[in-house]
Amino acid sequence: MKRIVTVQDISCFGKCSLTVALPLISAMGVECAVIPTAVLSTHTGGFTGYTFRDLTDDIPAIENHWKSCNLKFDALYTGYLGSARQIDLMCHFFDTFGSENTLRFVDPAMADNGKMYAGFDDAFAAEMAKLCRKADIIVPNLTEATKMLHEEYVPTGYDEDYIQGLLRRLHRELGCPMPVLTGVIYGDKHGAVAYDSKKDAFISYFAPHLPYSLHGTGDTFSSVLVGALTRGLDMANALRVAVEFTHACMEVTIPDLEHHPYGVKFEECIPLLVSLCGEN
Ligand code: PXL
Repeated sequence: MKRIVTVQDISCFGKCSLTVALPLISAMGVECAVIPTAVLSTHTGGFTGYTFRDLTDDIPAIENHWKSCNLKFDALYTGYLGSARQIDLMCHFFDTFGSENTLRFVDPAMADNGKMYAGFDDAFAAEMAKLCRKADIIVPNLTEATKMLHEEYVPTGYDEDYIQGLLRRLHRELGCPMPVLTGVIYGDKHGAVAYDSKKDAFISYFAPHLPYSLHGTGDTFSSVLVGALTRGLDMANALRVAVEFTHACMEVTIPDLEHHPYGVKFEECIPLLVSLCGEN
């Protein structure tokens, strides 16, 4: 069995980060170890007054213990990190547990719709760019990509040339060999585009665009993408599984408007995820 370690917060209510990654990666038949970076009572989008307990000081101790146990991972997957120091610690963690057979996968979860999440600033985006430099694959949305490149966010009306240019700049400026842009919308299509810098080729997959912004879809997409890649799918097939699954989760959640801030109802789509994995 393949094994991923994912490092991100646990929001006790409102499905995102670890409460999405752990069940989805497990459902894909991949073992999932976790390092929680913080415990929050809820996620920070759509709620006020949430608690936040920082777990930064536990990270080096967990790393040292795991090193002494000689643990090995097929993929290292970071998501929402709570502070610049945690980014530094992840750079170290990548050095400790990375090897040529390890997939280093960074979701620079920190912003959406042109804005940083609560508690993050542009200095944090600059730090995140340093972790992206050490990754094999990064999966920013358009807001995160433009923040890390110090560019203006373009919400709509862009074309394929713009997206391909952005991907080339992510590769050139951040040094990541395979950047993947998420939340790309071309007309009535919504999906993701990857740039394979070694082959100078673009790989993409789209589903019909649903005009809603639901919480936790980025984490759903990333968790399934890293799970599929760790299972050995190539990028074209991994994008297909991740986009199809995220789209299905949105479709089942959209009719329940009150549920929108609580994350997507991925539980209802787990049979689909298992069958998408079984085909490959
Ligand atoms: O889905 C990204 C995410 C993860 N963790 C926390 C968040 C968010 C987005 O708002 O608030 C705590």
